[in-house]
Amino acid sequence: MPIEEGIVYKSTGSWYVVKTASNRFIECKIKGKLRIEGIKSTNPVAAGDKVIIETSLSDQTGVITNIVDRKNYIVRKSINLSKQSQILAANIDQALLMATLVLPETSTEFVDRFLAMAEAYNIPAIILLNKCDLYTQEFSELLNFWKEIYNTTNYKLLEISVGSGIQMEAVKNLLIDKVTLIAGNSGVGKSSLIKKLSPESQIRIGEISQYHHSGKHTTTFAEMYELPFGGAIIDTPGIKGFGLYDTAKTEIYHFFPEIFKVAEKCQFHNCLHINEPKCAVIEAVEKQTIHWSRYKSYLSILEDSKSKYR
Ligand SMILES: Nc1nc2c(ncn2[C@@H]2O[C@H](COP(=O)(O)OP(=O)(O)OP(=O)(O)O)[C@@H](O)[C@H]2O)c(=O)[nH]1
Ligand SMILES: [Mg+2]
Ligand SMILES: [Zn+2]
Repeated sequence: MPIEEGIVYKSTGSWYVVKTASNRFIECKIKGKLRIEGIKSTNPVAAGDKVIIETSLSDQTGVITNIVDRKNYIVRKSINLSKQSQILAANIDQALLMATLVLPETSTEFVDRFLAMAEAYNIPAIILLNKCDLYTQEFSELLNFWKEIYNTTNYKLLEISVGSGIQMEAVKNLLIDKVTLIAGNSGVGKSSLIKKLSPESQIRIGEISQYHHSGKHTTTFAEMYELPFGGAIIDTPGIKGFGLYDTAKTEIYHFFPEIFKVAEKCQFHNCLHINEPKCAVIEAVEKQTIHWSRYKSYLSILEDSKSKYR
């Protein structure tokens, strides 16, 4: 049985597509007892994982026998109510969060939750506001609100339109030679962007249901695509929500960089920035150097963790 190293391009939870060092795509199963220490997840292997496989010469399939240590990974909570999480992707250089103001409307809290999670995993994140071809006059107020919020942070907010080809060069420049994860609600245009950048890829694009104004989960598994100009992008299924699942409530503000920066001036070193006296964060929100909308998202994540730790 030949042994080879490869990268996982697709993981369905029961079978995997691995690209070997010799540039072959091989369908693999996983060895029965493969478990990763410290992570309770429904899928032990994810897109982006570097793995060792044993290939069978007879039927061109393989078995994953080992996972090389991950540089990082990003998870989402499983849909079922168990404590398990699902690893969306591993070994990524950066994350793009795609959002839209309409069809569907992404909430800024969803964006902030994703950004905080990316901070927790130390993964640089960029916001792509897609479908700007649809932002007529009636959306100008909402658009300005978004710009105002993220102007108070160091996150880049790029207004693009995959459909009309607006800012595609800028997106390309962000992606060159990197492994990028793309996430966002169903129907925002994640797969459409990949199809635009890599027209050869066999990727499925969804229809937007006019009734729900949302996508219908066209992409069901994370999958990695190579980019013709260098680098790769991992498409993920539309996601409803994120949280900071294993973060103590005293640490949640660490993942809002502009809050973290100001918090060192709080009177109490264990300040949670809710209603404590001489809280520098609350003062900054009042002075509008921290946007109230970001602060609200922070409080909302804090609220989750309270119910969890009680
Ligand atoms: N008007 C407009 N429509 C777009 C744009 N980009 C994508 N769409 C449309 O949005 C719909 C959903 O696109 P997808 O790429 O399938 O969305 P997705 O984010 O991959 O959705 P899931 O796979 O369900 O998570 C399709 O009908 C696209 O044609 C855009 O810039 N403007
Ligand atoms: Mg998709
Ligand atoms: Zn404080």
